[in-house]
Amino acid sequence: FPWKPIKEYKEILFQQYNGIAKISINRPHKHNAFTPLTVQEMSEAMELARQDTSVGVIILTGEGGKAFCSGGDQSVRGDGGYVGEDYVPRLNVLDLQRQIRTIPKPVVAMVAGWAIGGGHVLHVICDLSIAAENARFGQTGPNVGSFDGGFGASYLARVVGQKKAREIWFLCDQYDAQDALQMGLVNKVVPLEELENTTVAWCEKILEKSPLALRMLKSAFNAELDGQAGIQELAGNATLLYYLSDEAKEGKNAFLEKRKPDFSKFPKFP
Ligand code: 1HA
Repeated sequence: FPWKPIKEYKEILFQQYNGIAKISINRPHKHNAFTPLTVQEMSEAMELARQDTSVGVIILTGEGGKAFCSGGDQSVRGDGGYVGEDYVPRLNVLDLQRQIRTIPKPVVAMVAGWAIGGGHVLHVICDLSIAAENARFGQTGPNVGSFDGGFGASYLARVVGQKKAREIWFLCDQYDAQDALQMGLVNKVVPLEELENTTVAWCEKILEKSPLALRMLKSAFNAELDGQAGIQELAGNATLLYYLSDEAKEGKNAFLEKRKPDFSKFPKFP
């Protein structure tokens, strides 16, 4: 596909093709493990994709065909988090997780090779996951002295069930693409050569759909699980729709025209 760079970064690629934005971790020598800078760059790209009204869907992936992401780069792990050039320890991937969850556009994980540790959690949070046959999934936290008790535990359990989620975290086994498909952890498995074609085809199908309907659905799926923050998202979308109505415009116009609003012509639906 003729992907066009949107912006240059050090540790990721950020590209666009039609209405699809692709954010790709570009550290294949480390199986696409992330540093604070990788995450900062992904966060910025995700925000740019959110603000860009020509983007309807985002692909999250890793370069090289051997790994989606192997989690936090253990070689820069210091006391209290992962350390960047400013020597400040950070767990900023948690902010990226929330961005993936709340961006009002579908995010599709395109997984080749390893999706491990914090990298596994990233694909779990994506709305959809498409896996190549060489994909391998798993958590490693209890092996390497870490755990993600947020979305990494609770949302994983919503996806695969409590027993399976506990197995994944307590045993730290690795699962192949067919295992993942069977437990509902991914939507589809394809040969590696077909991974990008299939993912783009899914994205193109999504792009044909009503963007507001997709937006409402994503926030509706999130609402119950995310508590007050989930309701805020769903309710924000209700406000967006209401602002588009003549009834809401009458309120604003009356205020600006310094008159009493006349809502009498608007129906009181049963
Ligand atoms: O848990 C969290 C968090 C929790 C709360 C809040 C924030 C969090 C943020 C992050 C995380 C985590 O991600 S903890 C989990 C961190 N990740 C891991 O434990 C996975 C480590 N990697 C592996 O177990 C293996 O590399 C592998 C199973 C994915 C692949 O094995 P393989 O095919 O044998 O490759 P390997 O030789 O191990 O890796 C290739 C190169 O990539 C190696 O470098 P080299 O020896 O050639 O110089 C390897 O060291 C490097 N590499 C792979 N993964 C990482 C890594 N280097 C640093 N960090 C990595 N995660």
